[in-house]
Amino acid sequence: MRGDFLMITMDDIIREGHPTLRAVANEVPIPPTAEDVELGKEMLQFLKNSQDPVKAEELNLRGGVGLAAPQLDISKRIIAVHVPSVDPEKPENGISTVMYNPKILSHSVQEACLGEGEGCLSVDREVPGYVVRAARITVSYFDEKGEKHKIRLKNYNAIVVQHEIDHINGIMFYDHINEKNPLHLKDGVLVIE
Ligand code: N9Y
Ligand code: NI
Repeated sequence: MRGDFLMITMDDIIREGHPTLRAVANEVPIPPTAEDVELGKEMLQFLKNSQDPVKAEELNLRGGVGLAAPQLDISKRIIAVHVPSVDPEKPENGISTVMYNPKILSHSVQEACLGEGEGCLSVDREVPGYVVRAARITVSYFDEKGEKHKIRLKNYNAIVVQHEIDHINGIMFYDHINEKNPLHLKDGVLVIE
C-alpha cells in the first residue's frame, strides 16, 4: 500500500509473471475512500505525464493511454484512461477519467481490433497478433464522488477501456490472440487504424 502518495513512475508498474496481474481485483467502497481518490488522481496524472514529451523523457515513462490499479500491485477495481481527442474541434471524442468498480453492462456483437495489435506497460516484449474485442460497449462506473455513470464507448475508446477492465479481472491482452494464427481475422471484424 502507498501510504502517502508519490508520483507514479515505471518502477511502480509490475510486469508479467507477477501474480497480482492474474488475480481478480476487489471492488472498492463507494464513495471511494480518500486514499482511493488520491490513487485515481495519481494514476491519471501518470498517463498525462507519460503523454507529455518533456515529462515522459525526464521521468523515463513509456507513453500510455490507460492504467489499472493491479499494474501497481494494488488489487482494486480502479482504472484510469486518458485518450485525448484527435480532433481539437471535438474534445468530446476523447476520454479522460478514473473509474471505480467499472462494469461492462452490454457489448456489441460487432467486433473490433487495433490494426497495430496491442501492447501493455506490464509487458516488456512485442506480442504480434490481433486482439479482438467488442467494437462498442456500455459501461457503468462510479466517479471519485461516488456518483454513478453509464456511458457508451466505441472504437478506440472502447478498446482501451476493455483492456483496462481485463486487468482488474486478471486477463492479459494476449489471452485474446488466436494462438494458431495470430494475424487471422474473421470476416466483419472492424480494424481500427
Ligand atoms: C497501457 C496500454 C493500454 C493500451 C494498449 C492497447 C489498448 C490500451 C498502453 C504499451 C505501449 C504503448 C501504449 C500505448 C499510446 C497510444 C496512443 C497514444 C499515446 C494499460 N496499459 N500502451 N501499451 N500508448 N500512447 O498496459 O497505453 O498504446 O493497461
Ligand atoms: Ni495493460
